Amino acid sequence: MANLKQARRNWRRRIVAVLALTTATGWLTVGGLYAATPLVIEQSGIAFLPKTVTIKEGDTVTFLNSDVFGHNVYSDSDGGEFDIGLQSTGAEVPVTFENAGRFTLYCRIHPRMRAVVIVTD
Ligand SMILES: [Cu+2]
Repeated sequence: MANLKQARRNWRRRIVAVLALTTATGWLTVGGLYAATPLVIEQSGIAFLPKTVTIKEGDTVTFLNSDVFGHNVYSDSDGGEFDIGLQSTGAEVPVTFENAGRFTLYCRIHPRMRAVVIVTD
């Protein structure tokens, strides 16, 4: 009988350990996703910020115009073509990248603006 009690106690300890691990892993996963995937590209001072973003297929990048004038972000890279048109100050425009690849971003108004979105599968 003593052995059975001991076994039950050990079993309970094991369940508590598994629950604690699951919780810790869940937190790490959520924290890791937010840290590893900057999903906003700002247009500030006639430049993209950041200039390079790495995301996964199906992720959405939000373009935020923080300048006091308009921008027109677009890409003509194969598989990642988009054109958000004239984007006014403060506007946020989401763009979803469905295909893996390396996509160069430009602005029609400011030819020197460049950024790269790398989409992994
Ligand atoms: Cu611009």
